[in-house]
Amino acid sequence: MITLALAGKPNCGKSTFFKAATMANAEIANYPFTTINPNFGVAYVRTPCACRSLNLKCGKCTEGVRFVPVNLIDVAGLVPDAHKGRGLGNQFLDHLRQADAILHMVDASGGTDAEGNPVGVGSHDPSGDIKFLEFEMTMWVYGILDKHWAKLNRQAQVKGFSIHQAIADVFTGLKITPEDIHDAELALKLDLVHAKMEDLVRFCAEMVRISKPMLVVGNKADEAPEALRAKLAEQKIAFASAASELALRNAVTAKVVTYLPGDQKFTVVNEASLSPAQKAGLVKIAEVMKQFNGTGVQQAINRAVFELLDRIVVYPVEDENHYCNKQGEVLPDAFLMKKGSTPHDLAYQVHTDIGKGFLYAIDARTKMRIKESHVLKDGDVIKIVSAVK
Ligand SMILES: Nc1nc2c(ncn2[C@@H]2O[C@H](COP(=O)(O)OP(=O)(O)O)[C@@H](O)[C@H]2O)c(=O)[nH]1
Ligand SMILES: [Mg+2]
Repeated sequence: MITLALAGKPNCGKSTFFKAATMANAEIANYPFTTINPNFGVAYVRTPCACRSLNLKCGKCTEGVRFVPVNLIDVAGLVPDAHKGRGLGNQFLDHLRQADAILHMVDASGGTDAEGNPVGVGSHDPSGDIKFLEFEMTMWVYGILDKHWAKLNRQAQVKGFSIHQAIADVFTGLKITPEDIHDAELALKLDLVHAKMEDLVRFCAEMVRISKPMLVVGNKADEAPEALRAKLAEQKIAFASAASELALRNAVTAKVVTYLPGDQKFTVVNEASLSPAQKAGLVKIAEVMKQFNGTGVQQAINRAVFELLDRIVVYPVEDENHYCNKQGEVLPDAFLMKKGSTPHDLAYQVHTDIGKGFLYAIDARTKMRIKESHVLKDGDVIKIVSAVK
């Protein structure tokens, strides 16, 4: 399963975002809600369910909206010099290591200083905070590389030694391949074996960029002064109001409104039951949603998965005529596959043995046999025929 991490300074709203995104919404409760520990939870990517285009009914979506689980980590608050172990430094880095992509939260309201202490709204310019996470991560990677560098350099004297493989081995946790490392070396026009410190730091920044794609989320957009927002918008960041999303999900649980995460608006179910304060709160949320086309929480998760991680949604089925599994459940699973994946890759995702025994696949929409090398598209419904049952 894909893992996203919420990172950023203290007090920018990570835990609020986490709580909202991982809250078992009554309407998406088809999925078991699993909290591994308070900082690890399951959030969902929103996608149109394939059942609609097939004119089917499936028990896995809500009115054609499907939520596909991803792991979400609320990373310990990060302060400058975390790479030197300041604050909860090592804990934060260990969490980040597990992530496929990072949602970097900044306080778009300008209400927290560089260290994450609350200050008055508008008194800190958050644009500077964006660079800081990349810097901390780069210096963390550099610290690890530096520890191994003398040894790697000695080994590099031996014939047939691959510095790319050796560096990839040092960073196995980061899922960086020797090819990634070779690409980074070329892109930066470096000669790794003879690189100086500054060059190695640049190289580490590139490795971070490759292995941990990052989406900056300007949270507290509801309180963001126009000038700060405009400046952040130039950097093409996503905006969000995690507090609005959390309030809405609570209102859904209380059956006060109907709303699906990622909707651009909500509907009040029971106006009469609302207190004046609740009414005013909902009016404010409605204004924020109008300005940002929703609360931005679901949108940020979707962008991380579909844009940063380049995923498509593919539905494996066992019965291509009824689009179901052996138990008769229609479109029982949705997989977030990397763009460019083939039916053979899908087979491996379903089960290693199914992958090993892969014979061919059938496109359930056309009932045509498709080749092992066929590139899957978003919304594909695929039956895999494998020698292993
Ligand atoms: N106005 C506003 N306040 C928020 C929002 N999200 C979080 N907060 C507030 O910011 C403070 C810090 O939030 P928290 O989630 O604990 O931040 P963390 O330290 O990054 O985990 C709390 O008082 C939240 O209520 C938001 O979207 N809008
Ligand atoms: Mg927190």
